[in-house]
Amino acid sequence: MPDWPALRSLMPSNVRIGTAVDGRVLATDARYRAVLGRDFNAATAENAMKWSQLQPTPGTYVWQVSDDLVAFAEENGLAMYGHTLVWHSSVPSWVSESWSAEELGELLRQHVTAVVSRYRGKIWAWDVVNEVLDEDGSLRDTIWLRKLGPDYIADAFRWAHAADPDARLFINDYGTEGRTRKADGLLRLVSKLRASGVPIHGVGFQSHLQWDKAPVEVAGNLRRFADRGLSVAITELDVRIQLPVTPERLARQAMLYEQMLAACLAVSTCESFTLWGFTDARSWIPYNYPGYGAACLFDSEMKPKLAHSALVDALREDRTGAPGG
Ligand code: 9MR
Repeated sequence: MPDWPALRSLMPSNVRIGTAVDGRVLATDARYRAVLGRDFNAATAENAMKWSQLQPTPGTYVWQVSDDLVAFAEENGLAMYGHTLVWHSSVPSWVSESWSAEELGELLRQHVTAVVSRYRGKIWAWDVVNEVLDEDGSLRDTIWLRKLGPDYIADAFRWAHAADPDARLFINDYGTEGRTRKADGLLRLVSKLRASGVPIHGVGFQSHLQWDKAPVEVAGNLRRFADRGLSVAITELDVRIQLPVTPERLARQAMLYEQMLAACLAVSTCESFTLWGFTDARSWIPYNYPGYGAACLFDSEMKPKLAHSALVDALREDRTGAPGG
C-alpha cells in the first residue's frame, strides 16, 4: 500500500477533496482504485455522465459505467459530484438542430429528469449547466441558446431541482477562477438567476491552469460569489506543464496547486476542491495540448509529486477547521 499522507484525512471537515474519475480505468486498474479511495473523499465522472455516453442512441440509456462509479463511491466513502447535465459538447449527434424548438426543449427536459432521477439521493451536487459563457461574459452561442433562447438555463435548474430537491445545483465554467470579464459575466448571470428565484446553489470554477500563468485574485473573486449566498467549488483543477518537465516547472506547479487550495480554504462557502484526474498516466492534457503534460498530483507511476506534498504541508498548517475523513 502507498505510504504518503492521505489528502482526505487532512482536509477540513467542511471541504471535500475530489477528483475526476475515468470509469473505464476504474474497472481495470487496482492501483488506481486504491489511490482514489485513499486520497479522495469525492469523485466526479470525467465522462461517464455526459449525454453522449448515457444516451448515444435515442431512447436507449447506457448506465453501466456511471452506475459502477456511483457504487464505488458509495462503498469507499466518496461523495459523488454529477457532471454534467447541459453542455454544448459531448452531446450525441442525434440531438441536433433539426428538431423543432419545442421538441428539443422536451428532449432536454427528459434528459435532465431521467439522469437526475436515477441518482436521486446519491449525488450531492450537479453541474447543471456547463460552459454557457463566452470569454466576454455574454452567453455562449450554442445549440441550446440558438434553439431555446436564454431561458434554457433557468429551466434546466428547475427540472433538476424537481427531480432531486436535495441535490446542490451548480453552474460550472473555465476561465472564471480569476477576476476576468468572463467571471464578471458569470456573476451577473448568477445574480439574475438568484433574483428570479431559480434554484441555483453554487458556482464551479474549473481551473485548468498552466504552470507559468497564475489566475488573478482567486480568493477575492470566489468571495464575490460567496457574498451572494452561493457555494463555490474548485471543480476541475489541473496544472499543465510545458515539456520537458523540469524541477523548476514542478515547483511552480506545486505553488499553483497550493495557491488554489489556499483560495478555496479562505472562502467560507468553498465546499470542495476537485482535481481533473489525479495521475499523469490518465490525463486529458497530452491529447488536447500537444507539448504539454504532467498536469496531475501523481506521476504516471502513481508516485506523489511535489504538488502532492505541497498540499499535504499546506493542510497540516491550515487551522481553518477540524480534520475530516
Ligand atoms: O477530460 C475530458 C475528456 O476525456 C473528454 O474527451 C472531453 C470531452 O467530453 O471532456 C473532458 O473534460 C472536460 C469537462 O467535461 C468540462 N470541462 C473541460 C474538461 C477538459 O476538456
